[in-house]
Amino acid sequence: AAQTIGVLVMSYGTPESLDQIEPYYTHIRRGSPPSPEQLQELTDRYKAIVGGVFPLRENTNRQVQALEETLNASASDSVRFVCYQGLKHAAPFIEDGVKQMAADGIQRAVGIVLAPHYSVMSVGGYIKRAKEEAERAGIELSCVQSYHLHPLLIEALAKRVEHALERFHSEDRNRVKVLFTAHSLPERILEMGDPYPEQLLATSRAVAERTQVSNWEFAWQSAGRTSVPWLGPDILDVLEKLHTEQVRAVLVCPVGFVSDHLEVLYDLDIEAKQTAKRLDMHLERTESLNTDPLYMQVLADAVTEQLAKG
Ligand code: FEC
Repeated sequence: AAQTIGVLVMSYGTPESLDQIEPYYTHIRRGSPPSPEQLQELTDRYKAIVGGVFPLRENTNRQVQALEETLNASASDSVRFVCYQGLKHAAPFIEDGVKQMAADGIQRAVGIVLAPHYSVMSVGGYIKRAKEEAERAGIELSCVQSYHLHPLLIEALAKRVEHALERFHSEDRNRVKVLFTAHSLPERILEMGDPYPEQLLATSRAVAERTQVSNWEFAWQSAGRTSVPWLGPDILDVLEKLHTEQVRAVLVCPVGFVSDHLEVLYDLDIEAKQTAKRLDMHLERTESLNTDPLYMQVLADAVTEQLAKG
């Protein structure tokens, strides 16, 4: 019989319904409930986004399903892959996914996060929780740390940049500023020598090279509303700065995200677009990877390589 390998596919998670926003937000805030104003503000953001209130849930479901199909399509007869979801801030939580694997008799598993770049504060946190639960459950689990320079990831992102550039008038196209973005994190990750900023720049550089785009910058987005300093410059400030430099056309490519969700559909498509409009700028955004077969192959390759490493 074929050996069954469990694949723990980890993602950020999103509320299941409007009344679940409060526990979700409380979980993100490590147990401290939001004020009524904060809760209202987040609820309003969810209600404003296009494509349903919580598109991340279905997008993650589709990605997990497509990854399982991709893995099994190229697997040898001696292995079969079964994917389990583990979410950071919502059910099924990372621990639930591991428990389900144990209940199904899985002994060996690979973990992967639906985010290409490693930070101790992002992917590192997912992996820590998965490993702790796997140890309790007696599952041998090894995890992919990052896949930010996989050639097919660069190809998929480059295609999107090329595609989106066509949305600008041909005479403007060579003056478009490409802004690669990712979720900001508290600045203290720099003192820890965290690879996150460098990995994001490496992805951005590789996509720029492949598309022969020389007019690009990197900006952070979606910084938390807390009192500690976050990595900058923030995209909204960069748009103001570009305005003073007479830039009139901007293409945002959120390389740190792989799905349509709040941080893309609100922070970019509503908030950044509003700023751009006020500044009389033409702003476009590249499409998210979602279930692009190239992205599914990136994940499948990373999982099989991790399995071979043991
Ligand atoms: O569509 C959805 O329902 C979920 C969208 C969503 C994604 C996402 C990805 C990342 N986050 C990262 C770090 C932080 C840190 C804090 C933080 C706070 C929030 C809040 C919401 C939220 N995040 Fe998130 N994040 C998403 C949603 N995130 C909502 C709370 C309200 C707000 O601040 O806007 C600050 C926590 C604190 O208060 O201490 C830090 C990172 C990623 C990208 C990597 C990954 O996907 O794991 C890093 C999607």
